[in-house]
Amino acid sequence: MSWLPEASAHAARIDLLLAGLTIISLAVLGLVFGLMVLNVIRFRAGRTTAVARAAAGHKNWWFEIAWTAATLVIFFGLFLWATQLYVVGFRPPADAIQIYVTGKQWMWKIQYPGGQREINALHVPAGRPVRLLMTSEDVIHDFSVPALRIKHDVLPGRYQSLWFTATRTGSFRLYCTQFCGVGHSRMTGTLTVLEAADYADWLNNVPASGSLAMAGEALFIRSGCSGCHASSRYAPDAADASRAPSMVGLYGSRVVLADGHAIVADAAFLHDAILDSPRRQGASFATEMPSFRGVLGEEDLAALVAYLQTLSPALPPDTGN
Ligand code: HEC
Ligand SMILES: [Cu+2]
Repeated sequence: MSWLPEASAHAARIDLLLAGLTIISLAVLGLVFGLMVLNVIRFRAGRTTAVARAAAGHKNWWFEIAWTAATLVIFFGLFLWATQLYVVGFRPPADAIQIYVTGKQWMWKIQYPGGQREINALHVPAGRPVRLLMTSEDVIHDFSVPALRIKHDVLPGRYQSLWFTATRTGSFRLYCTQFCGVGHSRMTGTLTVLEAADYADWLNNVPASGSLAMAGEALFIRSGCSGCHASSRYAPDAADASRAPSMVGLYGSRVVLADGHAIVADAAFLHDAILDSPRRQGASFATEMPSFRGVLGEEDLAALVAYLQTLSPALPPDTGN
């Protein structure tokens, strides 16, 4: 099934699922229409099939139960098959490279962990899992790479994630697949899959003034975060814990919110908490966190999140949503 290139193992699995759905649907269609046509011919007007008509009156309950159960089993099997693909599609492996994608009318802005940036172009190495942390600066967009069979809505003000492992080098189109205004049709770009060594070369040749986490660290100080929050280097003083929660080890830890909900502080949590910090259960801090909504842009937030993640170095990038 390759009217579209398959550039990842996931693409092959999605195509197999589609083939399975098509074959089973065609089989059901064939069976239903076949029986219909057969009976139309057998019992057509003017035919003297009195014997057949009499025999048709018997109902066999075992037969009824068996075909109903078989249909249920087959379609439930399809459901489990598709669910498993879906679940795997949203659980990135621990060693995935984390790349930030920000949609904006009408372009895709890409930020790499090393601090490199691009617009409407995404470079990844073949054979390595890549995780995209995606958000929008304005309206709802949808990030889609048909060759990878991945696509996900990108919402303003929150993180969505996708992951993939490209298996084929080459250039593939990426699109916005959510109508997002007059420039929507121009909101396309190119995914370039390179061999690992070529990827390393490429990264070295794109100018970057320090890593994304380093930019985040600078912002952490510049935006005044370090005035309240302890982060290993800038506020080692333990007394600071009374001003605001420490950022050291926050990423990946369990946070109990005021409404009793316990959640794991993943990248999406950090992102949202910077915009509007949620109140923790039993929290009593000497300061009140101001909202950074409208103050920090998505690219700044990506840098801050990347920095906060480095404060839990033992942890793999988060488990996604
Ligand atoms: C005026 C002090 C102050 C400033 C400035 C401040 N924060 Fe906060 N922040 C807080 C307080 C207090 C909380 C805890 C809120 C609660 O639980 O009620 C908090 C909560 C958080 C949380 C949620 C995590 C948790 O443990 O509950 C994150 C993440 C965070 N801040 C990041 C930042 C970042 C990044 C900046 C800078 C852009 C920043 N903060 C600036 C005081 C501050
Ligand atoms: Cu769009």
